[in-house]
Amino acid sequence: MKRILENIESQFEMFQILNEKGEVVNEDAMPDLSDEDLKEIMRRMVYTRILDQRSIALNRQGRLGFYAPTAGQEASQLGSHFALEKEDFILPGYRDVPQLIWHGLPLYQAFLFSRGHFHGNQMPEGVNAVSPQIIIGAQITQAAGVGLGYKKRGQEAVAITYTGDGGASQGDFYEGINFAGAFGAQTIFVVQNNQFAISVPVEQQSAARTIAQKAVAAGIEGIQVDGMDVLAVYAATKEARERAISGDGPTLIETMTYRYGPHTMAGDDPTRYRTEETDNEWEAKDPIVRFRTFLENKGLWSEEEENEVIDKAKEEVKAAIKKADEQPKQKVTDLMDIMYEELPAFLKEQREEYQEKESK
Ligand SMILES: Cc1ncc(C[n+]2csc(CCOP(=O)(O)OP(=O)(O)O)c2C)c(N)n1
Repeated sequence: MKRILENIESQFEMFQILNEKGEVVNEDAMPDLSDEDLKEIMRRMVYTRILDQRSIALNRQGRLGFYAPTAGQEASQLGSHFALEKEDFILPGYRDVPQLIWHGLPLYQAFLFSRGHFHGNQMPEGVNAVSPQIIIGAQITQAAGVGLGYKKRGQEAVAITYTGDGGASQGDFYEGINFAGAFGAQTIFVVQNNQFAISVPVEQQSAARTIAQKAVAAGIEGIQVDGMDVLAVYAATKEARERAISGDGPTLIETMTYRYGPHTMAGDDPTRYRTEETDNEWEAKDPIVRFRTFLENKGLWSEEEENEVIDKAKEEVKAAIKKADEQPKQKVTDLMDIMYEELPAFLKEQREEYQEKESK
């Protein structure tokens, strides 16, 4: 009898432009970026790696609160962000602070977010983003809504949301991509598949070989991209943005990546669920090393330039943490004033009580 069931998973091959040695393996897909753009992407990745190292150190000194390390994921985060415009709206997860910074969130506010200070959640005027979501997947349906809003207004902009492989195991993910597909929302869903949801490997979360193929069920475009290849991530996001704006619908981008560090700085020990061998395999794919080789071969990058970026990052971190330290302490009355335009009667009483305490 003729077999009628066919597996389509093999159609989702990983898209790559630069291989692990920094060689172009997909000339046709090479994005149209100027030399200056290429250098800017490198600067941002190097800066973010330093920011990550400094943030970890600050956390250990007790000077930062919640922090989710980013090293290893720079190409996924910054390659996708580089394809965006200022008017695009970002709905990030807790690990996606770098995209917010390059979208215009001042560094000292990112530090305040980390400390749980309300000012860290207040996006400055013109920074189209919400603060990082801690609840896994909760930003995904919202991103479908923002993308639909752009469509209804006829605006040339997209909503982009970031989650992890764990986020793609949540019901919100399926609802979000389905809704966006059904209504043609101008939304890009980026799943940074760093192989683990805390300690749970992606294989235990889903029987699907790729997360990208889940797009098929939602009737949207889906692609799996080498998330350690910044050019591939950029090219895929750029095309997804153009498609969304021209009415061709949303896109799901799965970036294959790895977080080098612990899940967060709150006591996670990755050696309990990852082997040194796997760590080494992924570190050999490092996005910065690979892109540096590519730029050096084109005569576009030098050690001095890299050192300049490193120094700048260190100085800016120092200034930003100082500025964060100088912010007025958060008060209970602040929380009430921010939440309500007009306080309900029962809180008015409490507010008076707290104001009296705070003024002492
Ligand atoms: C709704 C919900 N369930 C559980 C948690 C606890 N939690 C925090 S991070 C995390 C894993 C998320 O993994 P993934 O989406 O792959 O993102 P990654 O941390 O790897 O970037 C879990 C389960 C949470 N924050 N929200």
